[in-house]
Amino acid sequence: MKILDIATRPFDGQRPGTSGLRKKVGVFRQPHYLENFVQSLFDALPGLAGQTLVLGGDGRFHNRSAIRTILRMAAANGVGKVLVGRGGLLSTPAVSAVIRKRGAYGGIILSASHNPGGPDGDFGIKYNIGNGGPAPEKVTEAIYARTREIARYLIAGDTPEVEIDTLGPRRLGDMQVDVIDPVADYAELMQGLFDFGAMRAWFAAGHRMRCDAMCAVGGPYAKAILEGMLGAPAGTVVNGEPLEDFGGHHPDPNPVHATGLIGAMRGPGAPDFGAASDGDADRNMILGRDFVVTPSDSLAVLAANATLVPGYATGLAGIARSMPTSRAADAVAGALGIPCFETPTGWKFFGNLLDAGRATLCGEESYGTGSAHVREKDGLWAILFWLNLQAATGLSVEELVRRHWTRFGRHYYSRHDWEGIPAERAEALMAELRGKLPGLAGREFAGALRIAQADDFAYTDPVDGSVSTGQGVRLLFEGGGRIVFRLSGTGTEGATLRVYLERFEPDPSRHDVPTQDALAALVAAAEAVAGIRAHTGMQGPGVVT
Ligand code: VG1
Ligand code: CO
Repeated sequence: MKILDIATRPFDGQRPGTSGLRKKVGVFRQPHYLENFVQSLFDALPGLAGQTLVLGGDGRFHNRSAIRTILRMAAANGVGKVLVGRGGLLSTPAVSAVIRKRGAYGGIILSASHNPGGPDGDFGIKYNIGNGGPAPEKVTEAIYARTREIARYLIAGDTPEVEIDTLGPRRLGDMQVDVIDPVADYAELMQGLFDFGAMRAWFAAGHRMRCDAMCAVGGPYAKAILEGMLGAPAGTVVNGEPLEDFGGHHPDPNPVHATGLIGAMRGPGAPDFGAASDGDADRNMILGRDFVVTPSDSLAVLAANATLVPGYATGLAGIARSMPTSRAADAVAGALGIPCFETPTGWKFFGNLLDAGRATLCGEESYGTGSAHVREKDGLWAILFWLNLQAATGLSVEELVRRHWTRFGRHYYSRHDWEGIPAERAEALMAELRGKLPGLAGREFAGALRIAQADDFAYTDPVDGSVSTGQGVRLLFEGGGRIVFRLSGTGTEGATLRVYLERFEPDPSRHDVPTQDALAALVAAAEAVAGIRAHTGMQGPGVVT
C-alpha cells in the first residue's frame, strides 16, 4: 500500500458544535476540507494504530464519497480494522450499539442529523469514543486544536475502491474492512430490552401504527423491527427508504416538519400510535390519535412507567435531562426517590452519568430520549418503549399522558426558534441579556410574573469535575415558570435563538388549555426582557415546537 503524504493548510471554523462538525455540503467538498478534519481527529486519538473503528452515516448526499476518503485515510494512519455499515449506512444509536458490543476503539458518524441534505443541504461528521457516546469536550477541543495547525495528512494512494454493499471482510492495504449488517446488532439489543411478545400481540389484536422515517436512515431499522420482528402490517413504516436528499424534506420530527404524520394522526380513522425519527434516527416524536406528546413529557412518562418494560424492571438509578428540558422528569424522580441531573444541551454531557451508573434514562426537549443501553439518544428505542407501554397497560398514548398529568401535574412547554439571525445580532442580544442578569431578580414583566432568580447556566460534571459555563440564560419565575435563552450550536447559516418556555400547572381542571395560551404571559415576558423583535428585526419565531 502506498501512503501519500499530502501538504495542506488549516481551514477556519472546524470546531465541532453541539453534535460534531456541520457545514454546507459545498464546504465539505472543498479539496482537503474533510481530510483536514479527519487527520486532526486521528492525530488527537492516542494509540489509534491497530485499533478498530466503526464507520457509517445517515445516507445523505456525500455519505459514500466521505466513507471512501475516510477508509483510505484510516488505512494510511495504521487503523487495524474498520466496521462499515452496508451501503455506508448506520444510524447514530446503531453506531453506539456496535462500538459497545464489539469493543471498538471508537466510531465516526457521517450525519448532520435533522438538518436538510442534498447537494445544497448540510453534511456533518462526529466522533464517538469507546463507551459509544459523543466525544466529550476535551476530545473535541483537542481535535479543533489540531485543525488549527495541521500541515499534512496521510491517505492510501494506490488502492482500488473498497466495495461496501455486500457483507463480509475485505482488505484495503494493511487494513481490514468488515461490512456489517447495519440493523442486526441494534435489533438484538432492542430484543433484550422490550417485551416483543406483548408488542406482537398488540399488533395482532388489530392495533395500528404509523412510523414516519422521513426518508432517512431510521427506515431500515423500523421496517426490520416493526414490520419484520413484531408483525406490524406492511406499510406501517412510511418514508422508509433512505434518500440522499430526504425527499427534499427537513428530516426533523417536530410538528413543523412532520406535518404529514400530524395530519395522518387526526380523526377517527387515524392509527392508534404515530411516531417519527430524524435524519440519523436518534430523535423521536410520539403521537397518539389527535394527540401530540411533548418530548419533555415523554421522558417523564417513560421514567414513571419504566418498570413495566423488561429492560428496566428493576427500576432506575437516576434520570438526567438537559437544562432547557422541562422539569416534568424532576417530579417523577422526586416521587421515585432517585436523583435527577440537569446537564447542558447535547448528549455528550450524559455519558459520564451513564458510565458511572448514576442515571438510567436521559432526555432532551429537542425530541431526544435514551437510556444506558447505548450512549446516544435513540429514536426507535423511544418508539418501542411507548409501544411496550401501550401493550403492557392497554392504555392509549393520550390516556398514558393524561393519567401522568393528573398524578404529577402538567408542565406546559414550548420552544420558539428564531432562525437565520445575522450572527452579530444574535450575539448582541445574548450579550445584552447577560449584562442585565444581575438586576433581574425581583423584577416583574408582563403583568403578574416576578423573577425569582436569573443566571447563566454552568455545569460541573459530578463524575469528573469538568466545568462548562455559558450554557444558557435562565429566568426562573415565582410560581415555577421558566424561560431559557440560548443560541443553537448545530446550525450552518446565521444564528438560531432558542427560547424555551415552561409553566407548571398542578390543577387537573386546567390541563386542557392550548399550550401557547398557557404560556402567553411568559412569551410576553421573554420579549420584554430580551427585545427579540428589536434585535432581530423579525416578527415572530419560525419554528414553534
Ligand atoms: C440541538 C438540540 C440539542 C441536541 C442537538 C443534537 O442542538 O437543541 O438538544 O442535542 O441539536 O441533536 P442546538 O445546539 O442546535 O440547540 V441531533 O439529532 O442534531 O444529533
Ligand atoms: Co439526530
